[in-house]
Amino acid sequence: MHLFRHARIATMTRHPPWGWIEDGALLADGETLRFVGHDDDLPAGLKPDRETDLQGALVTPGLVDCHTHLVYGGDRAAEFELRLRGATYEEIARAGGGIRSTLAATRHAGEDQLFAAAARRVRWLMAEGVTTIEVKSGYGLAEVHESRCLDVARRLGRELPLAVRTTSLGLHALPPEYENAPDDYVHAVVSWLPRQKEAGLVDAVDAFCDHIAFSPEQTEKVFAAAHRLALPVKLHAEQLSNQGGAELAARFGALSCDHLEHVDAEGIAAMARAGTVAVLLPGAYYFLRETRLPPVQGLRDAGVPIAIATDHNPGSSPTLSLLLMINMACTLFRLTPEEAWQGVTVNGARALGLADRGTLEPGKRADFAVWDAEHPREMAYRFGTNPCRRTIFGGVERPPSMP
Ligand code: DI6
Ligand code: FE
Repeated sequence: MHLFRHARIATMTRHPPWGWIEDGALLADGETLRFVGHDDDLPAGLKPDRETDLQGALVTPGLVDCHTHLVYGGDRAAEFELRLRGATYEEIARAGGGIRSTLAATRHAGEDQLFAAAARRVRWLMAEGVTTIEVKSGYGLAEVHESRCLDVARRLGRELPLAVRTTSLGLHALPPEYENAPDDYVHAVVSWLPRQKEAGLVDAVDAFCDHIAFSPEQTEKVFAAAHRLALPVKLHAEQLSNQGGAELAARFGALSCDHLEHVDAEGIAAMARAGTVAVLLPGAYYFLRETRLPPVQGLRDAGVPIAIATDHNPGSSPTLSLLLMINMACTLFRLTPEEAWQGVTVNGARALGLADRGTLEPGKRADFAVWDAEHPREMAYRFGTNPCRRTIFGGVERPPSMP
């Protein structure tokens, strides 16, 4: 057992605000917390194997990044530069750019190359206290390539000290082989799912439902297949237009609907009834210079839990800073600092169907971060700085990690 004493703890439980404990202690028994509370209330006669004095440092739950696409080949920095020199999206696409270039680079990359690139990205997240991430496929778009990417994501969780949940996102874009046959592609994706599940590669199923991607009818086919396999679903919903995706996802009891700039009152009500989490992605909103804000007040009024994530991907959100997303959730989306923090802790965990993390309480995982700050609201206020000093994952201190 490892006892950590003299911390200021934001447990992120609901009461009091921030779940605040002024002179707090945490007792980790293996991977699990046995005690979290005031130092004065520590059970008498404890004989921990180790004791660490945190000297008044701030402790929060380990951060959860519940929406990333971080396994892919290449990047799109040159394309970004071309766009700023005036090239249009169509010109870039005709020159082989855009999502197709990431698809080609991903298919050409060796497995170790994909792993090394993804591991470097993960280390940036880890350096900010992230202890759980979700990784979507969606840049392979053929069975063998999608499985390879999911396998690389699983390997990240085996070889690095953090937890990885994987999501199958076959319906991300139409691959060139199916140029004029989208329904055949949907059929193919449906046929891969049982094998992906059998191979232990997938925790959830996602789709990109929008006018530039897949229709609600196509999405429903893949959701029905997921349902038959007892796999939970998530959805890229109402990012660029309102397709009724949130209602569709809620009908399938979705864990989350993500983006949601264009969601309407019916979509919000359906999510509230289904207990679906709204995952807001300020990085994509910012990078695409969107102007339509997600209806934060409507989500609040309906009691829909709000999570915040990086959406890390090479096309629309190349950030690897979840702390910056906390700041942007406040500055751009007007979340309160406490809401933004709930978004990267307890509600991020909930968007992944994980009830064992996201708050610091007895029985939860001993995943927490130690900060050079007085209060977590400072990380909502400051941007472009990283005050994370130490991270404990499953009761074990992680080595400091820089990429
Ligand atoms: N929504 C997006 O904005 C990205 N994917 C998605 O589902 C775009 C991905 C890319 O351009 O590579
Ligand atoms: Fe995404």
